[in-house]
Amino acid sequence: MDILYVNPGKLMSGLDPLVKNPPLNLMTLAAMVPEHGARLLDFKVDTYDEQVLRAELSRADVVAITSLTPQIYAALDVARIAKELGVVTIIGGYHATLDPEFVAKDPAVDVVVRGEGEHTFRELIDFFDGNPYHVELKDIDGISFKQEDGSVLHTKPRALECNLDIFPLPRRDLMKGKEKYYFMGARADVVETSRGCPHHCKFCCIAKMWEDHGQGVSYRYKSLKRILEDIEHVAVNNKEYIFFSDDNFTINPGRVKQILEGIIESKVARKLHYGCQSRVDTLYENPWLVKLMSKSKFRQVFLGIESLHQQSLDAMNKVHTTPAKAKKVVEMLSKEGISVYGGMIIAFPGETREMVYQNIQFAKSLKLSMMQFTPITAFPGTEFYEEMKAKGMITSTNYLDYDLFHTMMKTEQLSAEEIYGLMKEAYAACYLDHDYIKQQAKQFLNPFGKWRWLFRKLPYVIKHFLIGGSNMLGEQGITKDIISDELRNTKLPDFADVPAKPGKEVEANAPRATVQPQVIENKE
Ligand code: B12
Ligand code: SF4
Repeated sequence: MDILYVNPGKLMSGLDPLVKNPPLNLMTLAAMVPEHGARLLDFKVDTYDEQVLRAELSRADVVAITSLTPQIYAALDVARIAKELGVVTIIGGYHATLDPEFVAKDPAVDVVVRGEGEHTFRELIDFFDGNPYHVELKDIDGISFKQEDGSVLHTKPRALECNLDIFPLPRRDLMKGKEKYYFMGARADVVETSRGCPHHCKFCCIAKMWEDHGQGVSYRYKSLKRILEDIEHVAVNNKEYIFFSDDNFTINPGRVKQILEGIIESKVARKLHYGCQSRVDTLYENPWLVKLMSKSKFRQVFLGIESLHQQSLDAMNKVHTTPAKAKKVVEMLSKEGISVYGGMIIAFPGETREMVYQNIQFAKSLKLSMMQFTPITAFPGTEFYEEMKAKGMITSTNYLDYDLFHTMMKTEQLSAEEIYGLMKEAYAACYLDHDYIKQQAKQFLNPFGKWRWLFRKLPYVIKHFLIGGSNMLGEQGITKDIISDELRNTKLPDFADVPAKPGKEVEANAPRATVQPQVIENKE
């Protein structure tokens, strides 16, 4: 059979000027059915052209579409064209998992895949390819589809695979001819070392995505051997930078230590640079980890700093994070030459306008290399969404507003319009401020500074990040003129640290049972 894999894109994400990563999910799924023809259309890098899409679809038997929540309408558009051409349509990924009824009901969708895709996709492709095992759709776990009477049948949840090593390496050959995957101009790829996260941050949809349905295995990781094999596979494909796609790469510091040492020892892996997502509390409790990350060429870490206000951090379930720890961790990372990409939430419930302004001043004071200001967003399918819905806080059911830039809810303190305005003000105050541009220019132009590994990419960085980024902000109406005097005059309040709570030492590969940050001694 011929399978067309589609990332429907058509979404302007705030990160576009900096990052374009390949769709690891689709490359992973294609590896599960190697005997079938595979082509990839990624509208994040391939210009959307309906004629091209039609031509590609007309050669396909099946189209496999991935979709984040804000991409779902674009995903359904692809399915509609596919159906016109008689192609079987399968949609999986975050939105399909979080809101399967909505997706499966669409007349253009044949099957929705919920949760982990590999085994389900393999079984579905067999089903559509002559059905050699004589199964019925209702016997395939983890799917949702329309029955004859139009109602949607959700089959049993798919059990999570305990041994992620059994999944083949992603089909990176599908990226051929698309040399447009970059991180700040460096040729980039994505590697996954683990799935899931034991934390339950209030606003996050990860727990729902990797629901274990009583298996007790929601957080799983790959072996060191497999991870290094994957990294080497990327390296031979001539890439310069790897982003670890793990929800939270440093959940288990002992395991991360092994990976970092493995990178340092590998002749191939140590030539690349790396980035990941981590947590303030884990790095604060394990400062040695920051040093080892730097030694193994980690050059960017995304940190969810979220808020200056402890009442919000506690309500988010980030009780072990404090603003003082966040400040310390940003300093630790910066000192080691790792740039920090900080995520801040605008208007977590309970925060007033003044508190949001204090958050913005806090983000500015941290001198972060990059900042993402996310208007508080409740993804459908999460408990947070249900809670906000019950309180009448959801203001938009248009999924285009769920892109972490537009607003889909209000709070008791702020309207959706006010939240949107504050988010724009935050970007203006932090990015268009003279100090930020000077600070970045100084870093980029310093041949001994933390961006020196990207020195050769300077023209790209200037064009896409500095100029492209400013233009993108301008197009959204984010200019210096929108910074209010109230924000300018807001003083950063004092914030005191609470004593760190040391966790107990753990085995390198022990799965985490509690949500307290793990602490281990550096044995070096
Ligand atoms: C890397 C990453 C990015 C990269 C690029 C991703 C890409 N190539 O599209 C960057 C940094 C650019 C990015 C940007 C954004 N991201 Co992002 N990103 C991630 C991250 C960290 C990893 C994604 C990944 O590769 N996972 C590994 C793969 C293997 O897992 P998977 O995608 O879930 O796929 C599995 C299943 O879902 C399923 N599956 C998926 N698709 C399909 C399709 C079919 C047919 C089938 C059968 C199965 C199936 O099978 C796969 C294997 O089991 C995730 C969090 C996470 N850890 O997943 C957030 C995440 C997906 N991102 C998110 C968001 C919101 C965004 C942005 C909109 C944010 C923004 N405004 O900037 C943008 C939009 C990007 C875009 N596509 O246009 C949210 C999505 C929430 C939601 N409900 O949709 C997540 C979950 C983060 C979060 N915790 O909120 N992102
Ligand atoms: S630590 Fe990150 S991935 Fe884990 S629940 Fe919190 S936000 Fe989600």
